[in-house]
Amino acid sequence: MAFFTKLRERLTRSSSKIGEGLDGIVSEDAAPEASIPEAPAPEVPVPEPEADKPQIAKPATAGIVGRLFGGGKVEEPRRALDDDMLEDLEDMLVQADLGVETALRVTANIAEGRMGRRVSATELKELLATEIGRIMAPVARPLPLYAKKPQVVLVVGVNGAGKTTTIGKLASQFRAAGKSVVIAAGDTFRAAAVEQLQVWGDRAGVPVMVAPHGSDPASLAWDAMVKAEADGADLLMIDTAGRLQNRQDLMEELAKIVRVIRKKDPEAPHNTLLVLDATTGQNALNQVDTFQKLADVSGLVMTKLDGTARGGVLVSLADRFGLPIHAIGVGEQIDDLDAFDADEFARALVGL
Ligand SMILES: Nc1nc2c(ncn2[C@@H]2O[C@H](COP(=O)(O)OP(=O)(O)OP(=O)(O)O)[C@@H](O)[C@H]2O)c(=O)[nH]1
Ligand SMILES: [Mg+2]
Repeated sequence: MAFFTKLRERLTRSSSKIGEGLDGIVSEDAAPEASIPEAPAPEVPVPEPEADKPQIAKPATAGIVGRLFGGGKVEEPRRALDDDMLEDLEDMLVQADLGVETALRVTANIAEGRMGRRVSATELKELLATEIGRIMAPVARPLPLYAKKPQVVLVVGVNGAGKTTTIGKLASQFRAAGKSVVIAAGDTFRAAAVEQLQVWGDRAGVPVMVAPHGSDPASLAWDAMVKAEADGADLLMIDTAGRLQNRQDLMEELAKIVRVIRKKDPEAPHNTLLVLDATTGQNALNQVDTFQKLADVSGLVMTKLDGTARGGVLVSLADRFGLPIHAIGVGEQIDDLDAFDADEFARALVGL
């Protein structure tokens, strides 16, 4: 899929913190040629040692020509998996925003049955990618579409997380899939917000409902539901103003929007998307906590994964909340949003 190449390329460009960390951990205290025979790897295939020769791990990229001429052999350092190394691994994962609990569990799983074995950075990356992929697989779920018309999608999050941009991108995708979409500019608070959403509506070819500056977003949400129903729209996406968790008044306003929507349709909003900025690191966990209390968050969208080496927070989020990750943002353009694939993400994150 073209998108994942883009993700990997962009994550790599912003440098894989974990990948570099693993290279560093293994090269520290590692002997380049291992004369100690290795225990067989249960999960990761290791090249068969040639008889009577020092063991040399061939890089995964050694091409056929390189192998024919015996060139391209690069010795990969190895280091014995011991308590010290596990501690380094834990620290590195915590620094990469996986959070202490998740870092401990992932490290313990990697250690299990492998203590004393000499591993290369590539093997360690494969092991880590497998563990992370396992955590992420259950949350990789696209936004569910229901037969209900209109399906009301409320979009919430802190200031600048990428709510408006994500709505534009999603609206464009649903339009392309043949759905009729209405957007409501529920951010009546910030002056330029309505124009910004109208630009996205034009790009996506979707009508945008607006209300006067400073008016009550809850009543706009009500009006938008009436209109979307009258128009027979498949989807109504409601943008909201950015609000920080500590702004009690704005949080109360959000709870009111939800109450009013429910008055119109007790099952709405059918989806409440919390948009999170990947560059915020561990604070994303607090954001989920707070928004969950006020609005029944049903899924996450993680933006700005292109500009950061801090994607590790997704692992922490998946492990702690188990909320579906519907999509990830990898740029500012209309097509820079795609489904979340657990394995591809895990491999990109560890620098494979
Ligand atoms: N690189 C990158 N930039 C993004 C992404 N998503 C959004 N942005 C940028 O982030 C900035 C904020 O995006 P908005 O969509 O306005 O964020 P918002 O949550 O609506 O902001 P408020 O309404 O002010 O709370 C803009 O400059 C976007 O172009 C992404 O996936 N990658
Ligand atoms: Mg906005």
